[in-house]
Amino acid sequence: MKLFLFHTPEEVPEQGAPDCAIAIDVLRATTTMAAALAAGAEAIQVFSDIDDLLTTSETWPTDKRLRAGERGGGKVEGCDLGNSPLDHSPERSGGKRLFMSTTNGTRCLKRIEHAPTVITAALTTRQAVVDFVLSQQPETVWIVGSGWEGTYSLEDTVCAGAIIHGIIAATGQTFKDLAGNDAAIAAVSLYLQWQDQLLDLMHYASHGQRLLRLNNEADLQYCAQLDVLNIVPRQHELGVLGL
Ligand code: 3SL
Repeated sequence: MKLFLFHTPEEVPEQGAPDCAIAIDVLRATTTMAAALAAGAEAIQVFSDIDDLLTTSETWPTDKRLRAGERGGGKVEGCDLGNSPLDHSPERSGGKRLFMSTTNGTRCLKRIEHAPTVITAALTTRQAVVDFVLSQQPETVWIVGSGWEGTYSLEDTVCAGAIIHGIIAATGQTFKDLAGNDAAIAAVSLYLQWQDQLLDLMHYASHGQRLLRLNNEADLQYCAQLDVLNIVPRQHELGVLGL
């Protein structure tokens, strides 16, 4: 198995495809996806474009859908929800399809949607993702951070490092066996440095600071938790994720 890390969707090679692609947007899209599915959402359908989301979701029964739209950290007008994992509970999300568009996370998923296996990862689901990858034994894995509008994000990289570290710990293999590129090795160093201070790291991260300015401290606390959900959101049809 070879693990490659790309910090942003823009870094993903134009040519070729991995056996398994993993999208990460710790703050907050992939954390929210996991929270929604853990709360019993039927599925999550992702869109790059808000107008497409609004049009497609119109075809769905009103009581069976939730429309989640985020731009610049805030809720998009016309949507039911923004992009907070704390929005999801069995009462609100159970049995519903989440139609979702966010600034970077859903765009990241769109970039890798043609890989044979596409999953999402967050710190909250890290161990479940490690177990999934080990059970599937893909030859090549692309781990893709969502970043922020084309730039590197600390929180996505530390999550990638946590996943790679988990695979190394479980298999006893070395970087020589597993690392597909230098970024994969650097991410593990970042994780080892910050593993006991993940919430502090969220506070230093530029997007963490953006969310704090929007009064989302509770979201940072939620997103910084490691291994609290034993689920792996997985794409079952193009642009639609479930368990
Ligand atoms: O960029 C994204 O996809 C979002 O996760 C950003 S936010 O955390 O909702 O602001």
